[in-house]
Amino acid sequence: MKVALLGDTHGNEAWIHYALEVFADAGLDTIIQVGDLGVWPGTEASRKWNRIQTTLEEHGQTMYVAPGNHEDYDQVSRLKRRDDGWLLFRDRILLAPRGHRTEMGGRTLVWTGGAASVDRAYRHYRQTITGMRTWWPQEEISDADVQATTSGGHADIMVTHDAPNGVPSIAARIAGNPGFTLSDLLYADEVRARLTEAFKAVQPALLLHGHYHFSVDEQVAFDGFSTRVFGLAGDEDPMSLGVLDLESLTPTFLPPPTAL
Ligand SMILES: [Mn+2]
Repeated sequence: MKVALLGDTHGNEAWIHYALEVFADAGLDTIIQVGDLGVWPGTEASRKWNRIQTTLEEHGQTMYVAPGNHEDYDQVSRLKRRDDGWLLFRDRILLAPRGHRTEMGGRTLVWTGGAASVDRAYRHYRQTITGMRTWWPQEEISDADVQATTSGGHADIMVTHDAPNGVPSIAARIAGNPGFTLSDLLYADEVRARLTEAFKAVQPALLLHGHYHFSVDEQVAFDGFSTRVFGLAGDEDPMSLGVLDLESLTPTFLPPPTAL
């Protein structure tokens, strides 16, 4: 079984419709999305997601999401929880609560969304000017989320928004982060440490994540296990689209279209 992989979409409707089209052309009807989907307050956002739901319906596709940090978590907390544990955002857009366990193509998966916004202070400042909220404290991965994730033990695949510590390309990127407040950087460190704790307990063979907006594909050795870390870029970047062969557990980026 092959499934589609989709990086941060940030509610970018044109991009999402494009991605769904690409996946449909590739015969992919199951989509794993790694967060910053773009759950947003207001009727405009709601109508947008209704249109995306219609497109998913037309293609016979379903999108499974590990929510990110830029989501309206008040709205997420009000979603109906299906019997199988998925949170029903739209009929064909399902959000995973943290620590959610599923199976796909004979593989076990655990889903742990959430991440810290390193620009939290800026978002507070913007809110005082625009009156528009863009930050929700529930983005933070809590100790209870770690517990929910680790209680089920090992999984073949872990789907997250943030990535654990110890991935060289991501560590280099974080070290180069300019312009954020010390308190927000420390907050992000804390949240990432909690995710790392959960990750080390799960010891997945494959980790799928977003959040950093650049592509990552590294086989990383941790203490006693090794994981292929596969990070998807953000909307409008071709490295934001991928496909995962569940049988061989091999993720690949979908090649960008070549000029005629
Ligand atoms: Mn993002």
